[in-house]
Amino acid sequence: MKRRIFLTLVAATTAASATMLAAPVAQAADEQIKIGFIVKQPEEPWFQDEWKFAEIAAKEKGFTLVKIGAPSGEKVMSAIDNLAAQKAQGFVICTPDVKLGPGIVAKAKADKLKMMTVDDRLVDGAGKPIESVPHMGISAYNIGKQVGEGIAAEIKKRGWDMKDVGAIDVTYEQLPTAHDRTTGAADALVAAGFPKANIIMAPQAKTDTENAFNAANIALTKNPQFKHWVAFALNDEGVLGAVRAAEGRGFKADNMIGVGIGGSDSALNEFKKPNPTGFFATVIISPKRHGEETSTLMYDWIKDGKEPPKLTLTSGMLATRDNVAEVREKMGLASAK
Ligand code: FCA
Repeated sequence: MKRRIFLTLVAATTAASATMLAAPVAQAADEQIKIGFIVKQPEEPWFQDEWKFAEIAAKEKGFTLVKIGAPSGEKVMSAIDNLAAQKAQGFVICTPDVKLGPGIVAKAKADKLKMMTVDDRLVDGAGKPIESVPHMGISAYNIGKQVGEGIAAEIKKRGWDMKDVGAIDVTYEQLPTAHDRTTGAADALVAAGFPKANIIMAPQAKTDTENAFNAANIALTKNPQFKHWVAFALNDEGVLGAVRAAEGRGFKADNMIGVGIGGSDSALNEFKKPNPTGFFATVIISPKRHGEETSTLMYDWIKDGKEPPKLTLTSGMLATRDNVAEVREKMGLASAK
Protein backbone atom coordinates (compact mmCIF):
# COMPACT_ATOMS: atom_id res chain seq x y z
CA MET A 1 0.00 0.00 0.00
CA LYS A 2 2.69 2.45 1.11
CA ARG A 3 4.77 1.52 -1.92
CA ARG A 4 1.90 2.22 -4.30
CA ILE A 5 1.42 5.71 -2.88
CA PHE A 6 5.14 6.33 -3.25
CA LEU A 7 5.13 5.30 -6.93
CA THR A 8 2.10 7.48 -7.63
CA LEU A 9 3.89 10.40 -6.02
CA VAL A 10 6.98 9.81 -8.15
CA ALA A 11 4.85 9.69 -11.28
CA ALA A 12 3.08 12.87 -10.29
CA THR A 13 6.38 14.65 -9.58
CA THR A 14 7.82 13.55 -12.92
CA ALA A 15 4.73 14.77 -14.72
CA ALA A 16 4.98 18.06 -12.86
CA SER A 17 8.62 18.59 -13.76
CA ALA A 18 7.85 17.76 -17.38
CA THR A 19 5.25 20.52 -17.37
CA MET A 20 7.69 22.86 -15.70
CA LEU A 21 10.29 22.12 -18.32
CA ALA A 22 7.80 22.92 -21.04
CA ALA A 23 6.62 26.04 -19.21
CA PRO A 24 9.44 28.51 -19.99
CA VAL A 25 8.90 28.07 -23.72
CA ALA A 26 5.15 28.70 -23.48
CA GLN A 27 5.81 31.62 -21.14
CA ALA A 28 8.31 33.22 -23.50
CA ALA A 29 5.66 33.33 -26.20
CA ASP A 30 3.12 34.86 -23.76
CA GLU A 31 5.63 37.30 -22.44
CA GLN A 32 6.03 39.16 -25.70
CA ILE A 33 6.98 42.69 -24.83
CA LYS A 34 4.03 45.04 -25.10
CA ILE A 35 4.34 48.80 -24.63
CA GLY A 36 1.59 51.41 -24.44
CA PHE A 37 2.01 54.90 -25.93
CA ILE A 38 -0.65 57.21 -24.50
CA VAL A 39 -1.06 60.74 -25.91
CA LYS A 40 -3.30 63.63 -24.88
CA GLN A 41 -4.27 64.90 -28.35
CA PRO A 42 -4.20 62.08 -30.90
CA GLU A 43 -5.59 64.38 -33.64
CA GLU A 44 -2.54 66.68 -33.43
CA PRO A 45 0.08 65.92 -36.13
CA TRP A 46 2.93 66.04 -33.59
CA PHE A 47 1.42 63.10 -31.70
CA GLN A 48 0.72 61.18 -34.91
CA ASP A 49 4.40 61.60 -35.75
CA GLU A 50 5.45 60.39 -32.31
CA TRP A 51 3.33 57.28 -32.83
CA LYS A 52 4.77 56.77 -36.29
CA PHE A 53 8.31 56.78 -34.91
CA ALA A 54 7.29 54.55 -31.98
CA GLU A 55 6.00 52.06 -34.59
CA ILE A 56 9.41 52.11 -36.25
CA ALA A 57 11.01 51.15 -32.91
CA ALA A 58 8.40 48.41 -32.40
CA LYS A 59 9.19 46.91 -35.81
CA GLU A 60 12.91 47.10 -35.28
CA LYS A 61 12.92 45.62 -31.77
CA GLY A 62 9.99 43.26 -32.25
CA PHE A 63 7.67 44.51 -29.51
CA THR A 64 3.95 45.24 -29.71
CA LEU A 65 2.97 48.92 -29.53
CA VAL A 66 -0.46 49.85 -28.18
CA LYS A 67 -1.40 53.41 -29.17
CA ILE A 68 -4.04 55.07 -27.01
CA GLY A 69 -5.48 58.58 -27.23
CA ALA A 70 -6.45 59.87 -23.77
CA PRO A 71 -7.76 63.44 -23.73
CA SER A 72 -9.02 63.30 -20.11
CA GLY A 73 -7.94 62.01 -16.71
CA GLU A 74 -10.61 59.32 -16.77
CA LYS A 75 -9.37 58.07 -20.14
CA VAL A 76 -5.80 57.95 -18.85
CA MET A 77 -6.79 55.83 -15.86
CA SER A 78 -8.79 53.36 -17.95
CA ALA A 79 -5.99 53.26 -20.56
CA ILE A 80 -3.52 52.16 -17.87
CA ASP A 81 -5.88 49.47 -16.55
CA ASN A 82 -6.51 48.34 -20.08
CA LEU A 83 -2.77 47.99 -20.74
CA ALA A 84 -2.39 45.93 -17.57
CA ALA A 85 -5.28 43.67 -18.63
CA GLN A 86 -3.54 43.14 -21.98
CA LYS A 87 -0.36 42.15 -20.13
CA ALA A 88 1.68 45.14 -21.27
CA GLN A 89 4.78 45.71 -19.15
CA GLY A 90 5.12 49.47 -19.49
CA PHE A 91 4.02 52.67 -21.19
CA VAL A 92 5.14 56.08 -22.39
CA ILE A 93 2.69 58.92 -21.77
CA CYS A 94 2.00 62.56 -22.65
CA THR A 95 -0.74 63.35 -20.16
CA PRO A 96 -3.71 65.67 -20.81
CA ASP A 97 -3.03 67.35 -17.45
CA VAL A 98 0.31 67.35 -15.64
CA LYS A 99 -1.47 67.72 -12.27
CA LEU A 100 -2.72 64.15 -12.64
CA GLY A 101 0.88 63.21 -11.80
CA PRO A 102 0.46 61.48 -8.41
CA GLY A 103 -2.66 59.63 -9.58
CA ILE A 104 -0.95 58.32 -12.72
CA VAL A 105 2.12 57.21 -10.78
CA ALA A 106 -0.07 55.39 -8.22
CA LYS A 107 -2.13 53.71 -10.94
CA ALA A 108 0.97 52.50 -12.82
CA LYS A 109 2.41 51.15 -9.59
CA ALA A 110 -0.81 49.33 -8.65
CA ASP A 111 -0.92 47.79 -12.13
CA LYS A 112 2.81 46.93 -11.95
CA LEU A 113 3.62 48.84 -15.13
CA LYS A 114 6.83 50.72 -15.81
CA MET A 115 6.23 54.28 -17.00
CA MET A 116 8.04 57.20 -18.53
CA THR A 117 6.67 60.57 -19.62
CA VAL A 118 7.21 62.44 -22.87
CA ASP A 119 6.71 66.13 -23.78
CA ASP A 120 4.78 67.18 -20.65
CA ARG A 121 6.36 66.39 -17.28
CA LEU A 122 4.14 65.33 -14.38
CA VAL A 123 3.97 67.52 -11.29
CA ASP A 124 3.15 66.67 -7.68
CA GLY A 125 0.58 68.31 -5.39
CA ALA A 126 2.93 71.28 -4.84
CA GLY A 127 3.45 71.80 -8.57
CA LYS A 128 7.02 70.41 -8.52
CA PRO A 129 8.15 68.02 -11.26
CA ILE A 130 7.94 64.35 -10.24
CA GLU A 131 11.62 63.55 -10.67
CA SER A 132 11.34 59.82 -10.01
CA VAL A 133 9.58 59.25 -13.36
CA PRO A 134 11.97 59.21 -16.35
CA HIS A 135 11.10 62.03 -18.73
CA MET A 136 11.98 63.24 -22.20
CA GLY A 137 10.90 66.80 -22.99
CA ILE A 138 12.09 69.70 -25.11
CA SER A 139 14.47 72.33 -23.74
CA ALA A 140 11.47 74.62 -23.60
CA TYR A 141 12.96 77.98 -22.59
CA ASN A 142 15.83 77.77 -25.10
CA ILE A 143 13.54 76.71 -27.91
CA GLY A 144 11.27 79.64 -27.00
CA LYS A 145 14.31 81.91 -27.22
CA GLN A 146 15.03 80.60 -30.73
CA VAL A 147 11.44 81.58 -31.64
CA GLY A 148 11.87 85.11 -30.25
CA GLU A 149 15.27 85.56 -31.91
CA GLY A 150 13.82 84.38 -35.24
CA ILE A 151 10.98 86.89 -34.98
CA ALA A 152 13.33 89.75 -33.97
CA ALA A 153 15.70 89.03 -36.88
CA GLU A 154 12.80 89.11 -39.35
CA ILE A 155 11.38 92.36 -37.89
CA LYS A 156 14.80 93.95 -38.42
CA LYS A 157 15.13 92.54 -41.90
CA ARG A 158 11.78 94.06 -42.86
CA GLY A 159 12.84 97.38 -41.35
CA TRP A 160 9.75 97.68 -39.12
CA ASP A 161 9.83 100.20 -36.31
CA MET A 162 9.34 98.04 -33.20
CA LYS A 163 7.04 100.56 -31.56
CA ASP A 164 4.49 99.91 -34.33
CA VAL A 165 4.55 96.14 -33.83
CA GLY A 166 2.29 94.13 -31.53
CA ALA A 167 3.19 90.61 -30.39
CA ILE A 168 0.46 88.04 -29.77
CA ASP A 169 1.72 85.83 -26.97
CA VAL A 170 -0.64 82.83 -27.03
CA THR A 171 -0.25 81.45 -23.53
CA TYR A 172 -1.23 78.24 -21.75
CA GLU A 173 0.10 78.90 -18.29
CA GLN A 174 -1.11 75.71 -16.57
CA LEU A 175 1.43 73.67 -18.56
CA PRO A 176 5.01 74.34 -17.39
CA THR A 177 6.64 73.53 -20.76
CA ALA A 178 4.22 75.98 -22.45
CA HIS A 179 5.02 78.69 -19.90
CA ASP A 180 8.75 78.19 -20.42
CA ARG A 181 8.47 78.27 -24.22
CA THR A 182 6.46 81.51 -24.45
CA THR A 183 8.54 83.14 -21.70
CA GLY A 184 11.71 82.30 -23.64
CA ALA A 185 10.23 83.86 -26.78
CA ALA A 186 9.09 87.03 -24.98
CA ASP A 187 12.46 87.41 -23.21
CA ALA A 188 14.37 87.10 -26.48
CA LEU A 189 12.16 89.71 -28.14
CA VAL A 190 12.68 92.16 -25.27
CA ALA A 191 16.44 91.46 -25.31
CA ALA A 192 16.40 92.42 -29.02
CA GLY A 193 14.82 95.78 -28.18
CA PHE A 194 11.12 94.94 -28.55
CA PRO A 195 8.94 97.04 -26.20
CA LYS A 196 7.62 94.83 -23.42
CA ALA A 197 4.32 96.73 -23.37
CA ASN A 198 3.64 95.63 -26.96
CA ILE A 199 3.54 91.97 -25.96
CA ILE A 200 -0.13 91.08 -25.56
CA MET A 201 -0.96 87.96 -23.58
CA ALA A 202 -3.64 85.86 -25.27
CA PRO A 203 -4.52 82.93 -22.98
CA GLN A 204 -5.92 79.91 -24.80
CA ALA A 205 -8.37 77.53 -23.09
CA LYS A 206 -6.99 74.44 -24.86
CA THR A 207 -3.82 73.89 -26.86
CA ASP A 208 -5.35 73.79 -30.32
CA THR A 209 -5.77 76.14 -33.28
CA GLU A 210 -9.38 77.02 -32.60
CA ASN A 211 -8.73 78.15 -29.04
CA ALA A 212 -5.64 80.10 -30.10
CA PHE A 213 -7.71 81.75 -32.85
CA ASN A 214 -10.28 82.90 -30.29
CA ALA A 215 -7.60 84.16 -27.91
CA ALA A 216 -5.74 86.02 -30.66
CA ASN A 217 -8.93 87.68 -31.91
CA ILE A 218 -9.44 89.30 -28.53
CA ALA A 219 -5.84 90.58 -28.52
CA LEU A 220 -6.26 92.02 -32.03
CA THR A 221 -9.60 93.70 -31.23
CA LYS A 222 -8.25 95.35 -28.12
CA ASN A 223 -5.13 96.70 -29.83
CA PRO A 224 -6.00 98.50 -33.05
CA GLN A 225 -2.94 100.78 -32.62
CA PHE A 226 -0.41 98.41 -34.19
CA LYS A 227 0.62 98.50 -37.87
CA HIS A 228 2.22 95.06 -37.87
CA TRP A 229 1.90 91.91 -35.80
CA VAL A 230 4.07 88.99 -34.75
CA ALA A 231 2.93 85.86 -32.91
CA PHE A 232 4.30 82.99 -30.86
CA ALA A 233 2.78 80.14 -28.81
CA LEU A 234 3.72 76.78 -27.31
CA ASN A 235 3.32 75.03 -30.67
CA ASP A 236 2.56 75.43 -34.38
CA GLU A 237 -1.18 75.01 -33.82
CA GLY A 238 -1.24 78.01 -31.46
CA VAL A 239 0.62 80.22 -33.94
CA LEU A 240 -1.64 79.08 -36.77
CA GLY A 241 -4.65 80.23 -34.74
CA ALA A 242 -3.06 83.68 -34.35
CA VAL A 243 -2.09 83.82 -38.03
CA ARG A 244 -5.66 82.96 -39.13
CA ALA A 245 -7.11 85.56 -36.76
CA ALA A 246 -4.74 88.24 -38.10
CA GLU A 247 -5.59 87.31 -41.70
CA GLY A 248 -9.24 87.87 -40.86
CA ARG A 249 -8.32 91.46 -40.02
CA GLY A 250 -6.21 92.03 -43.12
CA PHE A 251 -2.76 91.29 -41.61
CA LYS A 252 -1.35 88.87 -44.20
CA ALA A 253 2.19 87.61 -44.92
CA ASP A 254 3.54 91.17 -45.37
CA ASN A 255 2.35 92.31 -41.96
CA MET A 256 2.54 89.24 -39.77
CA ILE A 257 5.47 87.13 -38.58
CA GLY A 258 4.31 83.97 -36.83
CA VAL A 259 6.91 81.50 -35.59
CA GLY A 260 5.77 78.15 -34.22
CA ILE A 261 7.31 75.15 -32.48
CA GLY A 262 6.90 71.62 -33.84
CA GLY A 263 7.52 71.12 -37.54
CA SER A 264 4.89 68.42 -38.10
CA ASP A 265 2.14 68.56 -40.74
CA SER A 266 0.45 71.72 -39.36
CA ALA A 267 3.61 73.67 -40.25
CA LEU A 268 4.59 71.66 -43.33
CA ASN A 269 1.15 72.11 -44.95
CA GLU A 270 1.38 75.85 -44.36
CA PHE A 271 4.78 75.97 -46.08
CA LYS A 272 3.40 73.96 -49.01
CA LYS A 273 0.78 76.60 -49.82
CA PRO A 274 1.67 78.35 -53.09
CA ASN A 275 1.79 81.79 -51.47
CA PRO A 276 3.51 82.56 -48.17
CA THR A 277 1.23 83.24 -45.20
CA GLY A 278 1.89 84.96 -41.88
CA PHE A 279 3.20 81.62 -40.62
CA PHE A 280 6.82 82.57 -41.25
CA ALA A 281 8.83 79.84 -39.52
CA THR A 282 8.83 77.03 -36.99
CA VAL A 283 11.41 75.60 -34.62
CA ILE A 284 11.45 71.96 -35.66
CA ILE A 285 11.66 69.55 -32.75
CA SER A 286 12.16 65.79 -32.99
CA PRO A 287 9.21 63.37 -32.98
CA LYS A 288 11.85 60.75 -33.81
CA ARG A 289 13.58 61.20 -30.48
CA HIS A 290 10.29 61.64 -28.60
CA GLY A 291 8.63 58.61 -30.25
CA GLU A 292 11.31 56.14 -31.31
CA GLU A 293 13.88 56.82 -28.61
CA THR A 294 11.38 56.89 -25.71
CA SER A 295 9.81 53.59 -26.71
CA THR A 296 13.23 52.01 -27.24
CA LEU A 297 14.26 53.21 -23.76
CA MET A 298 11.10 51.60 -22.36
CA TYR A 299 11.83 48.37 -24.26
CA ASP A 300 15.38 48.19 -22.85
CA TRP A 301 14.03 48.84 -19.37
CA ILE A 302 11.54 45.98 -19.64
CA LYS A 303 13.93 43.59 -21.35
CA ASP A 304 17.24 44.27 -19.57
CA GLY A 305 16.17 46.17 -16.46
CA LYS A 306 18.08 49.23 -17.66
CA GLU A 307 16.19 52.29 -16.43
CA PRO A 308 16.00 55.32 -18.79
CA PRO A 309 17.80 58.53 -17.82
CA LYS A 310 15.67 60.57 -15.41
CA LEU A 311 15.68 63.64 -17.64
CA THR A 312 16.45 64.16 -21.32
CA LEU A 313 15.85 67.55 -22.94
CA THR A 314 15.92 67.71 -26.73
CA SER A 315 16.75 70.66 -28.94
CA GLY A 316 15.24 72.21 -32.06
CA MET A 317 16.21 74.06 -35.24
CA LEU A 318 14.53 77.10 -36.80
CA ALA A 319 13.19 76.54 -40.32
CA THR A 320 11.35 78.74 -42.83
CA ARG A 321 9.57 77.61 -45.98
CA ASP A 322 12.86 78.17 -47.83
CA ASN A 323 15.03 75.75 -45.86
CA VAL A 324 12.53 73.39 -44.22
CA ALA A 325 13.59 70.35 -46.29
CA GLU A 326 17.25 70.92 -45.48
CA VAL A 327 16.59 71.32 -41.74
CA ARG A 328 14.42 68.20 -41.63
CA GLU A 329 17.22 66.32 -43.34
CA LYS A 330 19.73 67.54 -40.74
CA MET A 331 17.41 66.39 -37.95
CA GLY A 332 17.06 62.90 -39.42
CA LEU A 333 13.38 63.46 -40.24
CA ALA A 334 13.52 63.60 -44.02
CA SER A 335 12.71 59.95 -44.73
CA ALA A 336 9.72 59.94 -42.41
CA LYS A 337 7.20 61.44 -44.84
C1 FCA B 1 3.35 69.64 -25.73
C2 FCA B 1 2.51 70.33 -26.80
C3 FCA B 1 2.66 69.61 -28.13
C4 FCA B 1 4.13 69.43 -28.48
C5 FCA B 1 4.85 68.70 -27.37
C6 FCA B 1 6.32 68.55 -27.63
O1 FCA B 1 2.77 68.42 -25.39
O2 FCA B 1 1.16 70.37 -26.42
O3 FCA B 1 2.03 70.36 -29.14
O4 FCA B 1 4.72 70.68 -28.69
O5 FCA B 1 4.69 69.42 -26.16
